[in-house]
Amino acid sequence: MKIGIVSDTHFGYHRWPEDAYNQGREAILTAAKDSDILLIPGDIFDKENPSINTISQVIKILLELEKQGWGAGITMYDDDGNVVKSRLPIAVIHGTHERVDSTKTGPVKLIGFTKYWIDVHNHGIIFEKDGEKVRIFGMGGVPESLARDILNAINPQPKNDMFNVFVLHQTFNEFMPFKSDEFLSFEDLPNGFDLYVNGHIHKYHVDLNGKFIIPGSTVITQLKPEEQKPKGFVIYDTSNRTHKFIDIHSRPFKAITLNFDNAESSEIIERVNDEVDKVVNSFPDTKPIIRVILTGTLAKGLKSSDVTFTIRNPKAFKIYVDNQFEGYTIESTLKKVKNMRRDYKDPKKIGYTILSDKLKDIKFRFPDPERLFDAVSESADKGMEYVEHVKLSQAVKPDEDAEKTVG
Ligand SMILES: [Mn+2]
Repeated sequence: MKIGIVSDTHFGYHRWPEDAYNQGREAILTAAKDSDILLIPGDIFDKENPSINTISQVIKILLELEKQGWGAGITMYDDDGNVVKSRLPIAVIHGTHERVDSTKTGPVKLIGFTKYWIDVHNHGIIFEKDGEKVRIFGMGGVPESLARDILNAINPQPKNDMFNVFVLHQTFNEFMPFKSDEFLSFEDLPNGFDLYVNGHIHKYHVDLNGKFIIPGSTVITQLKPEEQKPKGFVIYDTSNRTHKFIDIHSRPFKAITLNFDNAESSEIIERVNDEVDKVVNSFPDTKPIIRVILTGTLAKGLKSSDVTFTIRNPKAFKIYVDNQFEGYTIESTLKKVKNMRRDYKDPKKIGYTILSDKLKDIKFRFPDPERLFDAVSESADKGMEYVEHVKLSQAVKPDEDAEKTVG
């Protein structure tokens, strides 16, 4: 049997709802054409209470499939062998975006009431075609800190004499830059399934020798550099246990990093505009989304908030300029601290490293930077006291000293 897997369509996505619709629709309809059943591992909708318009978009796509007679040869059963009525052979789970507490109805459950798809959260559904059985068992998206407990409570088990799929919507330690007990790891996956499918992560990824598949999203949302590859969906073939990734016509996204050295505002604006022109010209048929990441240093006295942009090129769909210049902004300092926390556990070491970096910029040499740090840590007054003491002992003003070094 062939399983079309389309994930994270995010219908109703607020930044570009038309892209979410066009790309999600193309993925679902094209995937259905080449497969017997469909599997959607969550974040079908962008939120738990989408507008009627957004819900209608999805229902219309499902109506289109029903009109084509797609999926007519498939019979569906529950684990007790009872026939389950569904207009279409589609298994879904809710993602983190559509999650509501169990007393409420989210959009995934709502469409389940119409029998256009089957929510497989916490139970298995068997899809049968010409005697071949594929069983899909799911766990909808839950907060990461609860994932392991809920997974253990659900305790998914494969069944004999059929192809077993387990579908979920979580983060995995294997994809994170640093490990956390909160996240699931591959070793937490229930044993004995033939295929594991995960939503949530927006980049296509295959692991465990083709047994663990993440199709990625069909729409750009996070603007991460790794989202630049075309979006698409997966067709899994149970007969030879292989799959293909099929591209859809997704809006191009380019992330460019530009590095500057003591740059003046005009230089930055010129270069950003040149790069935007280049990207736009490389896509004559469609307007791209562009993210420009600015790094490096600004000319002395210039703050990153002083650099403001007018982008000349009208043919870009959306442009985001991400100002990551080194500077004294709170945002950049917080970012730095966050990155450093990965490498050092000791807050004092982090603070000292930041201070030493800053001291390099001012060209005034402290004989004992660690002492300065200790003084500043105690209080601002103690810090100033130490600065005055060093100034006196060196008998020159810091600025004069800087002039000398430069001259
Ligand atoms: Mn998502």
